[in-house]
Amino acid sequence: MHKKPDAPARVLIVDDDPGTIRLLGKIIEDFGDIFFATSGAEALAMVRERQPDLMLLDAEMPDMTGFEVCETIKRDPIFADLPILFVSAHTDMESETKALELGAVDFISKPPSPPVVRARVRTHLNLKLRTDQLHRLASVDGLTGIANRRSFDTTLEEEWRRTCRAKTPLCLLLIDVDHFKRYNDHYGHQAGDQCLRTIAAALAGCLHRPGDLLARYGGEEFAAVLPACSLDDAAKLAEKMRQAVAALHLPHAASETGAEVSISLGAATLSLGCQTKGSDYPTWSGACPDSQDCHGGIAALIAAADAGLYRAKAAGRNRVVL
Ligand code: GH3
Ligand code: MG
Ligand code: MG
Ligand code: MG
Ligand code: MG
Repeated sequence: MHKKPDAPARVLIVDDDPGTIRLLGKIIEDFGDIFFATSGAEALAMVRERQPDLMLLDAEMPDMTGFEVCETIKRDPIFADLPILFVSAHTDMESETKALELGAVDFISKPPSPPVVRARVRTHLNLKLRTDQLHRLASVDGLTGIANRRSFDTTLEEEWRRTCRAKTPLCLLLIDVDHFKRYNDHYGHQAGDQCLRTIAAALAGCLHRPGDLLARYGGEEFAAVLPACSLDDAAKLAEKMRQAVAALHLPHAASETGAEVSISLGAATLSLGCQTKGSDYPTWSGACPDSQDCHGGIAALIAAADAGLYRAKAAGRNRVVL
């Protein structure tokens, strides 16, 4: 989980002793947004709710030990990257080793020395900031600011597996800007880039469910991954996107389709029983691909959406085809 680049750092202090919490809170008060939990259960809830950048964790607490809290977080794929710094009354090598082996980044014995706590907290927050930056660079498209192709591939594969387990429908939209080569030729590449940014923002504005992903699929093509969505609803969303781009009224004097920028969209679904549906494309009905045919299944879903897109182009562009 990653927050906005310039937001203040968030630090969670966990200790069953209010005096220690007050002391640690005072030592690092100027590092950002500091919040507290006094039990393991409360700490885990807070990690989910507030997604801290760093956790200062006591080892001995009545409900759950810090070691158990650490182990639970490191097992959760969503929160495993959270850096955990133990601040513990234990001074023995075994406890320190145990904490580090469970995945903690650091271990400080009580009573904590304020300058040491500050220095280590600063180091771990800086590292977290850099890691978040790298994650962003690896997953966000530099031109448009939406998810890149790598995120699309990863998300589609995750959602495909989830769909096969849960048997809920998964939809895919492929979106292509009409006559964009002519746009570049007429207005220049820089204007073309700006046009792609504007279109990406308009498309993103159409998505509201947290699980939906809009990505730049390549060049002037975008894709939307829509988990637990019926083909009907996907078609409605596709039409909403088409209209949102039309409503931008971006001039395109060289287009054959009209005098303004437009998009064509293809939609397809993987529905119950792992079958893809999309017009014209033969229904894919392989065995439910828990893992074996995952890639074949994903390829079939993309091909089905692509077939719709191809027909939308052939039928005159600026339209949605299932
Ligand atoms: P169609 O309606 O059939 O999709 O025609 P088209 O011209 O949009 O399709 P084609 O695939 O022939 O051309 C796509 C164009 O998109 C060519 C390429 O220069 C342009 N393009 C791809 N990526 C970028 C980009 O990042 N910036 C700009 N400015 N143009 C891009
Ligand atoms: Mg304690
Ligand atoms: Mg294209
Ligand atoms: Mg093309
Ligand atoms: Mg195009």
